[in-house]
Amino acid sequence: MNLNAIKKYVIGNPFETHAVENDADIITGELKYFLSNDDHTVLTYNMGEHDKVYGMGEAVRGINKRGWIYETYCSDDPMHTETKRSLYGAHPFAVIDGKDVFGVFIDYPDRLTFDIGYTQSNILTIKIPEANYKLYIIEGKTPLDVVKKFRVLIGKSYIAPFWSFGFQQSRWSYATSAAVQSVIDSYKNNGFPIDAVYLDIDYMEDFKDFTVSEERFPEFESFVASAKNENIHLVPIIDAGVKVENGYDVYEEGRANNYFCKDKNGEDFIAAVWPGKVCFPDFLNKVASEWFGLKYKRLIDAGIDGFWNDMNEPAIFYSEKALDKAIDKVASYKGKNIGVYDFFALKDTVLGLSNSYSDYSSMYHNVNGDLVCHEKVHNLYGYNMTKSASDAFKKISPDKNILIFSRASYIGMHRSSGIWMGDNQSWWSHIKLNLQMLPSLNMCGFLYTGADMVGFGDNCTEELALRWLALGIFNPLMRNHSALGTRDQEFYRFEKISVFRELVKLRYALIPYLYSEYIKSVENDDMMFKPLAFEYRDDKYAQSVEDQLMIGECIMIAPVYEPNAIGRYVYIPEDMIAVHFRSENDYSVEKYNRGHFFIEIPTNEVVIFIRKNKALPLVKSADCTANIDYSTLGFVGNVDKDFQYTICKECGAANGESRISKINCRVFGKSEGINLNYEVMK
Ligand code: MIG
Repeated sequence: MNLNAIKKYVIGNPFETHAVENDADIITGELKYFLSNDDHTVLTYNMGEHDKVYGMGEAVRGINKRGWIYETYCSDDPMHTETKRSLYGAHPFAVIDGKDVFGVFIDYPDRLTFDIGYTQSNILTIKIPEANYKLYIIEGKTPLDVVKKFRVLIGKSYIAPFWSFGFQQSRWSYATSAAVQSVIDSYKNNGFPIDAVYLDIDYMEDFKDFTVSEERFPEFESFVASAKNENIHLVPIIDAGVKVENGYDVYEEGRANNYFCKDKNGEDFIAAVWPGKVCFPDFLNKVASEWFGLKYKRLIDAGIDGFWNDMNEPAIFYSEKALDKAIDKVASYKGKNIGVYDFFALKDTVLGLSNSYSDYSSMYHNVNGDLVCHEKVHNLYGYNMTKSASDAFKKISPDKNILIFSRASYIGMHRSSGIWMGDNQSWWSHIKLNLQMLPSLNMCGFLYTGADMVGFGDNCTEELALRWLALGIFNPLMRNHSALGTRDQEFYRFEKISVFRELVKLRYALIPYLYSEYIKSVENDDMMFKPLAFEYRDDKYAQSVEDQLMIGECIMIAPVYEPNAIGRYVYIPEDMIAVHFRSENDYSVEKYNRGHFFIEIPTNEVVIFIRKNKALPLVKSADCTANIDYSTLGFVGNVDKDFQYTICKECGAANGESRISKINCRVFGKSEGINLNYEVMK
């Protein structure tokens, strides 16, 4: 790809983030898009009334980001309400689509503000705390063209193992091996396919990284092996903070070798998270980072082949110093007749203890011998924690693709791992947010991603679970996860258990399509999930569709995300067929011409829209990804002017003619048949 269309500007003395892999030549000169400039303004751009702005990765609100103000600042915030400015990831990349079409990426690891028509409705302003950054302006013919150039610039996305496209069950917490086994048994006995069960913080001994509680998980290795025998991968969590405890080797090694972040006096910076007092490994220190990464070996040696990295914004409940101050402040009110404002100040004193800017500004990294304040490089912490793991995996286990995904992230981490969308809630609006984040994250290179299906916080209902599942089966990371204290939400807990089962099985039938489209998106620096506006450029209705997505080359989805709905309005941008799946074998098909339609979608159906001259490959579902039989591959197609479709049972995982008229289905397997790729040619 020609990167001449990318202009790079180096302002001041930027911190090296390694976000970019294929660097463009430095071009200096006047910036076409500047209206005004000062040290704190990167860019001010006058938007046309109908210009759209895409990107921003992990953020609230719509696919079109216009009309709000966003901050790129990795934040541990479990309340994803629509007025939040930042979530866990920091992704300072936006695409402007109007009279000018261009992307803007600011490579800068601290807080940036993207005011996209918030202060003034037609003005886009990007503000920065200091004039030390790299700015990339990426011109292109279309938003997708811009995205693809950006993706070439930042390098190829992470490839997750094939099994991680299977269904995965999690909860905070399955705290004993018996609890984990009961989840496995319940799914298996109820005929559900499943590939992974998660271990949340309670598998550890006192929340110490790389330990396993002897009491709750006795003979861990053989437990991991027996789960593997049932084709279940156990996926443990790793937290950023290392418990301060004499005798705990990770702590002692880190302390002795100065591998932890420091305070301004050069002492280890100490704060409290789950284990109580912790130190934070200094992931910006190369040696410390390598050291921590190799610790994953203990669990890998025990048979583990997947991890999720949590609390790596990093999340801080409180620091000792701040807590002391807060306690003094609270005590100072004792016996006084405090007014309401004092009361609020009192309340904020305690609430403000967590993830506070003052703690981040008292924490220091050792970057090649230079002391760098954490506050300046905040957004790089989770990125480098996860990179340390992923780099280590290549040494520990070069032949195995180990699953890794993270909560916090920055641009560039997409080369090392996936991310999950963090602590959402069992809210209807969060189904839609899940849908809208997929393309925005894809723009920033994060392809292996998904939301906690059915919602992390709070209690879901059966109806919400079914509707969310109907979207969840398209998320690359298809994981049901929920918080401590919430209602049980494993799919076998619900009354309509057979409906849940059929929909999870449908996911397995779709895996060849989804994994192929995922791999193609990685290889082609493409988006697996696209807004309709990217695909149908000249269609004015498609431009503003915020609740439907194109997935890969062949299909469109339009999930229901409201309670008590009998269906929904769908905009169909070209002639399509709507396949109503009640199960992988039981479906009906309707033919549509372009237009707006109300489509009935009962809670036991998933509707997939197939584009003209495209076919959707399906296999027979299996109890796990490892047992998928590719010779069962068939197609549902939309390939004839006269509308014919059929399933081709003969068309196996080799080149072959399908019974679908007028097309050839060429199917070929890569890497022992698991990376199933296909092409449908007219
Ligand atoms: O402070 O490990 O986002 O998925 O279950 C909460 C417990 C810590 C936050 C993660 C969530 C996980 C939870 N963790």
